[in-house]
Amino acid sequence: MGSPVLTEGMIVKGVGGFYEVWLPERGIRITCKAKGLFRREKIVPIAGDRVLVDADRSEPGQGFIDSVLSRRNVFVRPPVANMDQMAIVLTTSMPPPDLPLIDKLLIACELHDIRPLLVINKIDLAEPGQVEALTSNYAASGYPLVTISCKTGEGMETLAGTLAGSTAALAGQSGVGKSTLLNALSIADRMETGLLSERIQRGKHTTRHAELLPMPGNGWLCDTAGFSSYQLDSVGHEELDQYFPEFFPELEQCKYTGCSHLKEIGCAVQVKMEAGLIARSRYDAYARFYGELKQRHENRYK
Ligand SMILES: Nc1nc2c(ncn2[C@@H]2O[C@H](COP(=O)(O)OP(=O)(O)O)[C@@H](O)[C@H]2O)c(=O)[nH]1
Ligand SMILES: [Mg+2]
Ligand SMILES: [Zn+2]
Repeated sequence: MGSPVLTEGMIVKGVGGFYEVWLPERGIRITCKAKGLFRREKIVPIAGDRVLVDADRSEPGQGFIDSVLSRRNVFVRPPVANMDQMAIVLTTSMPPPDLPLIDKLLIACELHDIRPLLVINKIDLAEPGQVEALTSNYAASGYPLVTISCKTGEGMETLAGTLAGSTAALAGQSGVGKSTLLNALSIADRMETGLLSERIQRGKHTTRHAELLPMPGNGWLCDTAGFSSYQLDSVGHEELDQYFPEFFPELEQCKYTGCSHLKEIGCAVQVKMEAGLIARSRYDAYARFYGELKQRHENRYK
């Protein structure tokens, strides 16, 4: 036998040594095991991984993962790779928004080269003015934002359109409606599944696993309990300002090198914030994270 013909696919789910792999060219999912050879290299395939599979040497619907292609980005908790977008879900009051969490997730997007999408859900419950007030926090950042109600369906088409064609992770605090949104958008029940689902049920759930669910328009949305908290660990306090797009023009103008933008007199960022052109909540998040990261830096050898 010659070398196997390999087909490119994407892992949509993996549990207990079995992986469900979507083969876009064939429009099917197959159940795969990882080849012994590359398992010895200690690469653990995860949801979102682009892989090469040998799909034709075993039973129909089954195959072997030959190799994992290089990742564009990767998260450890939850374990997902190659996300294009992160849909950060928040609500005006039910539950009250955890603004620092949202600001951290926005920084995570910048760090991982992922497009953020702010999704304000439950607008059916909002009091007049609340949606505008929440939206205004992010206006200067330029981050895209959609307002929806999973209950009434308002805005859902716009959201689906924004997610189309991309692999997106769903993030946000508990209770904001992530699972409801997933169920509303997912077309999983309309898609043929591999043999895996059954096998995966039997697999051991040792870690919190992530699963990609198909969306209309060739998109995938990652269903995961992760991202309800996030640690900013790989950012230095001096570079934190690089992760707030609404600071950018002022960073050029700031007359102090290494300005913290916290206490320096005449700092352009502070002037802009005082003028109401940078949202207070965003500036406060910056100040808070700066303090935390600086503290960590100073304590690093303790
Ligand atoms: N009124 C209203 N309730 C919603 C909406 N979306 C979700 N919910 C409810 O909010 C609660 C939490 O939703 P869930 O999807 O479990 O949130 P998760 O923790 O983020 O996954 C559930 O009772 C949902 O029915 C919405 O747009 N409007
Ligand atoms: Mg949920
Ligand atoms: Zn400054």
